Amino acid sequence: MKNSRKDNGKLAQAVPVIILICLLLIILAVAISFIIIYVCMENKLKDIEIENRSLKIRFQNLMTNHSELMTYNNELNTSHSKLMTDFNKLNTNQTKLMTNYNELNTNYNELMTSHSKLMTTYNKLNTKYSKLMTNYNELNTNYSKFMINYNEVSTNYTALDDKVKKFAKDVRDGIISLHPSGWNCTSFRKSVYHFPTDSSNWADANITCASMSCCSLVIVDDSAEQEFIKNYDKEKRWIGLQKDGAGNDFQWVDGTSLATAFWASDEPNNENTEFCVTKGAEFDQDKWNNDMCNAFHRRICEFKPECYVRKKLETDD
Ligand SMILES: [Ca+2]
Ligand SMILES: [Ca+2]
Repeated sequence: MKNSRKDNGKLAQAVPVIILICLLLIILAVAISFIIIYVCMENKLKDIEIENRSLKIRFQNLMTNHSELMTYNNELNTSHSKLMTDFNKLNTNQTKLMTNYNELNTNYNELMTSHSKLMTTYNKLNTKYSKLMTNYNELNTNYSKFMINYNEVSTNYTALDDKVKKFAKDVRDGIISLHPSGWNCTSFRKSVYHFPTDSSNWADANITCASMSCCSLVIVDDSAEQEFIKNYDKEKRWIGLQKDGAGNDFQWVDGTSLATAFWASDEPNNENTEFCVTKGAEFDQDKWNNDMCNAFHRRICEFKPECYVRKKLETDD
């Protein structure tokens, strides 16, 4: 019993110590826990601080990006406005173009209609052209044949013409005689002239000269022929010029009008009585005078050998 009491006293003395030790242990555990928590918290704070700095940097970067994006957005807005302006212009132009297109389309359709009509006309004309070409080719063939014949005839005609001219020259030169015997002949240019010595009125003189083909009272064509007949002699001789009593102008016997005249001074006179003409006037033997047709004068006949030969050839044919 005494030992048990001793043990209980010892135990009673040991309990506070144990409690104290326990408290110390608890305090120690709490302190360690606090230290651990503090260390953890400190690390966490460091991480948070690092993360905070990183976030600040990212925030600054984002702000920079935001500014750039705002700038870019403004630029895009400006571009958008310009594009809208351009779009509106394009839209206006498109409307005009559509109007023009519609007009052009209408014109095109009208042109196509015209084209169809023209093609129809063209085809008809082409058909006619083909027929015409056929006719033309036939005509061309005929023309070629004609030209061959023409050339042959032309060659023959030239040869014959040369013969006629040679013959006429022989007549003029007196080598060949075609006119009645007793004609007092001389030639000038392409004519042969007869200056007889007998006299008659103008009508008989005209008939006598014209009794031979291609012969008549002289027709004075120009001043050279006038020079020739006035130089032959100074006789008054009937020439182939007269007028009727109806007031018409003087005419040559072949029906041609008087173009060049060689009247003496004051001639023609007595217009109501003197209708026939002589070379050789009363006061000017080298010029013309109108006289009464029933007066008696010698005459000049003009004979054209070429005309005679050609007529003879035509008659023989
Ligand atoms: Ca003549
Ligand atoms: Ca007269």
